[in-house]
Amino acid sequence: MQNVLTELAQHVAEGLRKEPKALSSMYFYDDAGSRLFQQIMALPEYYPTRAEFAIFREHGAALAAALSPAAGQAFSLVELGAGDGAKTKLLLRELLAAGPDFTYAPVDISAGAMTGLVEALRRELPALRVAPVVEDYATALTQLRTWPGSKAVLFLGSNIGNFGPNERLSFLRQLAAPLAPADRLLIGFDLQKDPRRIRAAYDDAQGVTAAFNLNLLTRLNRELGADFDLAHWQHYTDYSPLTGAVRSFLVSTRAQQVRIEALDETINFAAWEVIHTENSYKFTRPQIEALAAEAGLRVVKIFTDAAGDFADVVLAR
Ligand code: AVI
Repeated sequence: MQNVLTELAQHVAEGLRKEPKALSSMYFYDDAGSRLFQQIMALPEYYPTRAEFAIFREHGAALAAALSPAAGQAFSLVELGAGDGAKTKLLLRELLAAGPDFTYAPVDISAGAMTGLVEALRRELPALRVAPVVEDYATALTQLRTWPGSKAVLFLGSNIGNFGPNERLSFLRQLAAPLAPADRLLIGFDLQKDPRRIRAAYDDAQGVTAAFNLNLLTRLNRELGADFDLAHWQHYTDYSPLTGAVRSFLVSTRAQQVRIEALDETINFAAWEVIHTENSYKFTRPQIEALAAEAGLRVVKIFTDAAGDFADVVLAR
């Protein structure tokens, strides 16, 4: 706990000294944030989750085949950021039915989420072998280097979109490094589409996404002894079809000072100054191909939903 606090405090100290001020969306996911994200995934405006579900429902058997190594070879299905595993269960069912010898290794930083997932899997898919890994991505990726046997690594839900261009490339290179030629990666990419639909997905009518963004300030109040007054902060989001990025901001609606006890610091915010809190990149197919090539990967197959909103891309070295 001490480490986590120190890391958060350090991040906030650096982020609020930047020009413009910025905090990482990585810190959205405390318990309240994770619950709000579950609600976001069910919102009418938030299409990515439904689109990826549709891909898993429509192409489950073909996905399972594309991820399995040659017949008879045992493999691990590693999932980074498993969450509640809802989508993956569709794939796991296909794999169990097709009969390859595999172990499911969900990776999640939250021990609570992992316990829930493992219990649900034991109940719903008793024949499944599960080897849970409670680690952050970086540690899990290091472990992957020494992972025995063949593997298929899943990174779903457009999580790749939350990295900036440089981080995205280095993350993919890290994912590619431990892969043998028969190993596979499956990455979920949200595709560029009507800009209004994209923007609406990040500024829903019920205000759940606003609450999700603002919850970051509640977290800083609780964990760092800050005194952000939420009445004077707003959620704002924009989408640029040129960069493909949805950017989310917390906007200070008046000039104000915020005390952060853990840093022994008072931060000044001008009226309408922003804290940039998230990027959610949307991709074109040529961008996905180019990114894969830069990371030393080749595109084996691209699965999309019927509307062409989302792509699950199978990659190999
Ligand atoms: C987790 N991640 C892929 C979500 C996204 O779409 O970028 C997080 C999110 N932020 C606002 N709404 C959803």
